[in-house]
Amino acid sequence: MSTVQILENVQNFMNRSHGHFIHGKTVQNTHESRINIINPATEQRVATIADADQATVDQAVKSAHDAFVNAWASVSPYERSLKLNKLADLVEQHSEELAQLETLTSGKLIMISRHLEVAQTVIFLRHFASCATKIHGQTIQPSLPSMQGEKYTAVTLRQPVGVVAGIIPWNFSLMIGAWKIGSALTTGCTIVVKPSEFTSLSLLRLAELALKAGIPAGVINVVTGTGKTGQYLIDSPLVKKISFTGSVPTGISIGKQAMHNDLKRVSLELGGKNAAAILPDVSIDEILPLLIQSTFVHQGQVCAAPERFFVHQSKYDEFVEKAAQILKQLKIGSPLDESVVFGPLSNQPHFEKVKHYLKMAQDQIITGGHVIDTQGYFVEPTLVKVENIEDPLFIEETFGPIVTVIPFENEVELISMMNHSRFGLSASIWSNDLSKVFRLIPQIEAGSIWVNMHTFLDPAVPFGGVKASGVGREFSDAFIDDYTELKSVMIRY
Ligand code: TXE
Repeated sequence: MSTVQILENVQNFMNRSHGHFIHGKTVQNTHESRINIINPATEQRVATIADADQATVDQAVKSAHDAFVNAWASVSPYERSLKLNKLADLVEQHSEELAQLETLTSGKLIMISRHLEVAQTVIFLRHFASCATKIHGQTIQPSLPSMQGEKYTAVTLRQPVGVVAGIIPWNFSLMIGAWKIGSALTTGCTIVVKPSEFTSLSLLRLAELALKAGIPAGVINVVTGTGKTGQYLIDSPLVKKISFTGSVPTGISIGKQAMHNDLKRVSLELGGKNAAAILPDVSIDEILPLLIQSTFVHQGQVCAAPERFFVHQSKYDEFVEKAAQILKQLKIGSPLDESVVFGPLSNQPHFEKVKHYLKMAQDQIITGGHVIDTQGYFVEPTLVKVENIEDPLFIEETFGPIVTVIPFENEVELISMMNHSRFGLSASIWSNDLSKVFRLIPQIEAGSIWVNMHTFLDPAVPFGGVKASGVGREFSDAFIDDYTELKSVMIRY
């Protein structure tokens, strides 16, 4: 066992009396109530944060608006790119500190905090930096009739929408925060970020680093608080766009609220009940290690991770037996122990939700199914047999380490079961039969499809859901539409 020593600056940061980060400064509004930040591995309080009220949100939005008009608008695309790259450098330099903050507040394994959360934050920030100089409109030849020899031409401009509200969940606060921050800043927008009330510390620290990177005060603001704080942001007339990642019910409620606010722009990246289809040609021994890793990363608390395994009936018994063997051997323990591969769930309400599903699954459990009798929000990685596709365990997103498995006979049945879901975020096909794979891909209702892999996000590849899994796409250059207004100009000459 090698347990990570908490850095002194991490300890000092946690001990601070945290406020909000507004216009380049920590703002404390002493009348606001405090929210406890709990380490999910120990159930101990590690810090407190402020619960922003309406006045604080207004202050943060005004700061972002002033910075949009007065500071960020005059920064050239090339300079925006440099500053985002500088922020990426600083995140890299402070990677251990940020990784520890994430682990202490979200329960993420330290190795995942380091090599996924923080490392990907750097990669995504650099991707967004590279987009700043590539945002452009078009030149169009209109078809208007020319009566007296006049000519016409048209151009389109892309202009930043203005102040963006980024509302962030607790599973990958820093990385998802960087998606929203990077998208906003590269397109010339400014942002107010509201991290999850469970995991606000890493983004408060990132905002400080942004100032050091030369990003002007007010361009990035962070307000902490609960859903109420998010609602104040959505209602603010100066906020022109909301970018939300989180649960489906909250996403739907945010979408409605945004529409009631003069059709405010909104992009929603929500949940999933993602399918992994294991076709008859694969070797179970070959695919299982990667499939299990992709499924149970961060204890299954990943929106794109699979929760439904479909296994061809010829491989079903072998799959179930070997998957159970691997799951039984996963070392469960403290996320600060570098040898552990399975940590706690991230927070108490989510622990309660997962316990509810474990109870529901008791008669169908193949392996796992228990809450671990110790301090912290620990449960076993669990594989559940499902016989009926109307089973709530097959239908509802658990967002935890509970995966259902069901056999299929042929591809028609497979597609019909895979698409039997209100969600459509991601799916994977495990096969080397390319002809079959390419015939299945168009039939699957999901925004992302992986072949012989699952849960891999890349900044160059668009990401987002269909059906109740969301609206809009992040990354690549697909996000640019959502953060800019397309203005058309027609010229007669
Ligand atoms: O998410 P919420 P919660 C799923 C997972 C989990 C469930 C609930 O199943 O058990 O969601 O988690 C803010 N207006 N996911 O409650 O409510 C909130 O403060 C504006 C999937 O944490 O979606 C937080 O900052 N904002 C998900 C953020 O929204 C509101 C990742 C997410 O909160 C708000 C995490 C409101 N009315 C959990 N209500 C994924 N898709 O990756 C809440 N918030």
